[in-house]
Amino acid sequence: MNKKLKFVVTICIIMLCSLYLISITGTVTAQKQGYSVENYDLLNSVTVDGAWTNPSEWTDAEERQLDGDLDAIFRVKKITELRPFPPALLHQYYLIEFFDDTTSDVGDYLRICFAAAYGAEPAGGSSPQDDCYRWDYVGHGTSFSSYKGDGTAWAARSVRDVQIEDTIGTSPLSDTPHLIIEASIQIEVLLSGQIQPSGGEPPVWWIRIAVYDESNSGAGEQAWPSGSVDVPDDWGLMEFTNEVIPEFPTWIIIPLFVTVTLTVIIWRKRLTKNGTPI
Ligand SMILES: [Ca+2]
Ligand SMILES: [Ca+2]
Ligand SMILES: [Ca+2]
Repeated sequence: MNKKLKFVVTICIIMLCSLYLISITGTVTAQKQGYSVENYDLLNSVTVDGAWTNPSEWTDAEERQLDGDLDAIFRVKKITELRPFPPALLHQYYLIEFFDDTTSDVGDYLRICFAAAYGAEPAGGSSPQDDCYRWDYVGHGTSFSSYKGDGTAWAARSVRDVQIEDTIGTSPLSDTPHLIIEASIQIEVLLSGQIQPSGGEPPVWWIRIAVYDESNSGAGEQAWPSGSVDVPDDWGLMEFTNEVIPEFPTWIIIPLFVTVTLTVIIWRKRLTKNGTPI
């Protein structure tokens, strides 16, 4: 390999490493570093019944693995109503699949936390602020609680602005029966008390998704991100994206381009070496 080629290869490797780092760390504005998920507009509608209602119901949403030793993921997407700008936010939908929970226990739970602000970051800090919401779905629906932060702690509230259903069954993600949960949050109801700027700035959302399997109590809570439910600064960034999910991740384009360029350079070099200059 001559010096010029070595230089090109080195630059390409540096570019690939940088892209990899960007892809695993996500955006630097995430409240908890390294945790961000895109919330795309849905292509396929959702029926909240705790199961894949059809094979494409959840193919159009971004997925994240929950922290913890057990295998659990969530997907998220949203629907907005097309009306004069700004568009109204109607529903956020969540799919949670807990592959290692195969038992219906009274102590099983799903806990969703959500903070929202417009044109600014949520207040954040080390205790639940008044832009923080929390829903506890316990024992497969036998108990449900809803809370709002008051600046120092969680205060119970009676507003039913979330629908949650679950089943133990199979899905396109696993043939082994496991816990599948679907949830829908009525954002418009939830944020009706908040002042939305007339300029239509997109909201900034932080979330925390957690599940617990009583039959696997030793493994503790599985959460995205891990950290305290009471500390919004420990939650992850959910990016508001006013488009549907791309068919493949956009960050793949540059590595693909670099790989093709490199292949061409090496191929050219070999041909030149073999006495067939091109
Ligand atoms: Ca469904
Ligand atoms: Ca895990
Ligand atoms: Ca269980």
